[in-house]
Amino acid sequence: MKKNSFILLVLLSFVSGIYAQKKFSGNPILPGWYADPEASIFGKQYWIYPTYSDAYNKQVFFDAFSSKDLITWKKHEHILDTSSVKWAKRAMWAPSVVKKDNKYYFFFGANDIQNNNEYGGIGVAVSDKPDGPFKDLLGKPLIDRFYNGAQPIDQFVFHDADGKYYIIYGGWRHCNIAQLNDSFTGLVPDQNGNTFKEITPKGYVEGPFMFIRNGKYYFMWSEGGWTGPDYSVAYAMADNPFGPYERIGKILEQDASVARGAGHHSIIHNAKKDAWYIVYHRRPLSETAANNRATCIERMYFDTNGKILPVKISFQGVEKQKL
Ligand code: FUB
Repeated sequence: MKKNSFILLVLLSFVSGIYAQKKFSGNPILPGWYADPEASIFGKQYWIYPTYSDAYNKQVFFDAFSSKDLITWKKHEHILDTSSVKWAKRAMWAPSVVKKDNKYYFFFGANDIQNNNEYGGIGVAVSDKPDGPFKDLLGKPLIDRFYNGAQPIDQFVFHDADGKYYIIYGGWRHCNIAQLNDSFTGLVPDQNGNTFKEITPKGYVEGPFMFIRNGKYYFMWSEGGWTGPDYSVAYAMADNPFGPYERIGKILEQDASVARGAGHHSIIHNAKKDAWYIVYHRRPLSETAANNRATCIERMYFDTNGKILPVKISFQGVEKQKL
């Protein structure tokens, strides 16, 4: 055996040894093409609710995945599909799931509307369990048209520290925030009678996400084109959910030695260990098809000033971490 082949063999056994012990999750963490992952924590389990990223016309249902340790993921099939949402016929995208009063609310985009003459937008479904089955709550979209230029897709539901819930959403380079009513059946206008406030920062394209850490609001989004290699995630910080948001910088992007098109993410926080994770999708180097996107996970760290440190995308993933 040549010296180089021997070294390669030793290296491969070492790497496969690591994964055999399941010390690390490895990346991607979900089998198959899944994109726009929203990761959540419900009770003692991590959950991921992604877009089923097969061919455009096959994106008509959602699967979910649960894990107790970030290493082993259990698939829950078809937790919602077009058969239980009469108005949805295609492009079911980018779930956002929240638990409220012992019910689970599943917000989703459907139909990929291109103008206000088309029917579709952002819907909401409800279930007693995180793995469904979810049922359409309204029988129609919650947001069914363009406001402030924002395509009604890529919703994220944010639970503020004062108990209010906001929907933050938008494609086509515009992002809106609107307050949800108590039953999630409608939106609450502000004191001036305006329902949708635009909070679009510089560079924003789609895929908004928000969280609070040490009293600061972190607003994150995807920029670049989702079909291309330069898809990425950037962020801003503010003292309240409405901003103004000034772009601080990019924290997730492609790595020519790992994968391209890393973006549309979500964040989870294991509060007991104070461990932060970014869950995102990327396109393997072997793939060029737009929808061949795989869900991955990395640790996310902050500097002493609370700024997010750039994330290095990996094949290793994250270490086992129970809740
Ligand atoms: O998965 C469909 C679309 O691709 C999402 O809505 C966008 O954010 C992009 O990831």
